[in-house]
Amino acid sequence: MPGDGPDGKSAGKAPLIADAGAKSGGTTAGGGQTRGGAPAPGGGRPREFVLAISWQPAFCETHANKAECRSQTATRFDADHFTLHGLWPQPRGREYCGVSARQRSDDRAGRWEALPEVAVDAETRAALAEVMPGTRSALERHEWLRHGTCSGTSQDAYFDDALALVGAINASKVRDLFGAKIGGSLTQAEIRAAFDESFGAGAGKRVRIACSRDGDRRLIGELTIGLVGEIRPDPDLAALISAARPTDGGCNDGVVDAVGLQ
Ligand SMILES: [Ca+2]
Repeated sequence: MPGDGPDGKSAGKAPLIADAGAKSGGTTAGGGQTRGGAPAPGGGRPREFVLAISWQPAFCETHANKAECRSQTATRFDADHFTLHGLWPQPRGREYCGVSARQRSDDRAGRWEALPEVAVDAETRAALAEVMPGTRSALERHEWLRHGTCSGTSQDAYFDDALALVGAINASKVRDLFGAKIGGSLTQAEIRAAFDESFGAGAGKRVRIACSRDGDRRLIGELTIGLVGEIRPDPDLAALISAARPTDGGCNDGVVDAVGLQ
């Protein structure tokens, strides 16, 4: 999540690829396949998204003081699964829909604890606590305010959609590949091949990899995935990905970081 908060960069650990670059790359995925962010017919929901998923140990190398990082353990879910950063309706500028200037100001200043709590049911809240460790820093409030407000759906449905999408990736060979390579390295080609294997030929070309620098190491920090179509309760991730436009792959290779500072 480099760049998504005011403390996204630590001295000597500057991200190789800025957040804006990752997001614009993600925007490229699927760009041009919809009508410029117009609502989908009937449902009123945008049909183009970027799903951003994090490799949390890499994030924590540069955010060691965040609550979700101080509490991370080698056995917690986020040690070896992808976590939810965000589900971003496109185009890129589609943000803060109907949000007050005061809340935008709090959000941009990183005062996420000052933002309203999200209205989700107990099941969704529990799932977010596991799959979105940043909830310990009120990341979900920021994500709803900046992106979710433009999704055209309820807070509960928005997070359920996002959780279902991350769940599909965590149940795939992409998660297996990362889990098997913790402490080692992966190439863009290997990652894209795993997406093809799990979600159909060409899926990997809709995925962009963001890396960050940690001393001499280059860490895989985040994947952004283009999605086009309606996200249903049991989403067909293969179909959503295949409808997106190919993107450049971002980072060519990087380390699959292990929990703890290396
Ligand atoms: Ca680490």
